[in-house]
Amino acid sequence: MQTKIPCMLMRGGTSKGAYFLAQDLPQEIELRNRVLLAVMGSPDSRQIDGIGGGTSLTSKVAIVQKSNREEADIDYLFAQVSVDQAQVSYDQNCGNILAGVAAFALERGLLNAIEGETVVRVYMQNTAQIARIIMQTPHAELDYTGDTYIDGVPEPAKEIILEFENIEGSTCGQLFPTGQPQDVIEGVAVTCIDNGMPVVLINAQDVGCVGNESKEVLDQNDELKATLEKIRLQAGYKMNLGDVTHKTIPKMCLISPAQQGGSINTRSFIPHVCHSAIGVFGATSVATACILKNTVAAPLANTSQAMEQRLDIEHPSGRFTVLLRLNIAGEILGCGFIRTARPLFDGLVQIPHKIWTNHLN
Ligand code: NQM
Repeated sequence: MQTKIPCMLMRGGTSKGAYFLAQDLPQEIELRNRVLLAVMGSPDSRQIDGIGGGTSLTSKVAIVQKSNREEADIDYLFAQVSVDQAQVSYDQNCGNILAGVAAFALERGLLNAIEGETVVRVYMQNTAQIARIIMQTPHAELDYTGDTYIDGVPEPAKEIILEFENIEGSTCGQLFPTGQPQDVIEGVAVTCIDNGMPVVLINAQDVGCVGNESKEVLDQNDELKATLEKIRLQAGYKMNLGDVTHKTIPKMCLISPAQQGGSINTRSFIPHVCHSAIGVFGATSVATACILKNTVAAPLANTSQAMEQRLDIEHPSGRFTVLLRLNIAGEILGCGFIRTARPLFDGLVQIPHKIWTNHLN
């Protein structure tokens, strides 16, 4: 026997995930985790017995519900389902999957679209912060067709604007969780920063790289990965994250001067595999490090003194644009991005009865 659970498979930015209403999943966390592992087909490197795509970017879950908070319309909880281990992590947020949650809430009737433009305020439960998602909704209808390309997605779609304020210290409590813009760990100069995502930045040259290596080359470089992991484990303690052996944060990011006219070039590890692009909040943390003094990124980055800056973060499949708003003292007031999202499949995902049964059975 199989348990059927309402689920929408969506592409959100450069990630893909299963979107659920909270009411359609078990409320008890351990049981919910077992259900999500079964949905994705984990643990298994191919996720052959589930709907996961065999990579961390395609093994993601959004759990959405109407919000009780005055400052939000919906609550969004992000779950990273490990591909090859029986682990579900709520430690990190995901800005790519976030790009789809407002559309999902409209699809499920939690909210109504407004003629022209619909603004949805999202409480991001993982980091207890608010995002604003702005979608064009002509005739008060959802329409995913558009002409906006984002690097890492071959087809254009309608743009979705994401805006945030005060996301510094999202998980670590402080923008520079070690108390300073630069530290030395394992003899390597690093910047530990959290503006939406805890990230450790390293000049690629300092770990024997150029910075423009392909994802495949970096994924095969075991020596580099061992060095990055040593640094990451120590950074975890310094960043108030404790033992990060089994955590997906902090992310590691090699930086080098821009190669395509952008602001800086990156190769990010999330945290053990090189990202084929870069995470949304990962890119925000990198962009922030570029404009702040005494970070390892500042001397490599092309930036200006403007109070509104557009930083193009280069990555293995193109670039990701971050808009930063600063105050006169050069502190970050807010940031924004453009993404696209699209439902791919809507229906009932099925898991073995022995894991959980619901009212549909
Ligand atoms: O940084 C990958 C992604 C992400 C997360 C990761 C993300 C973000 O590309 O906000 O979007 O860092 O694990 O989806």
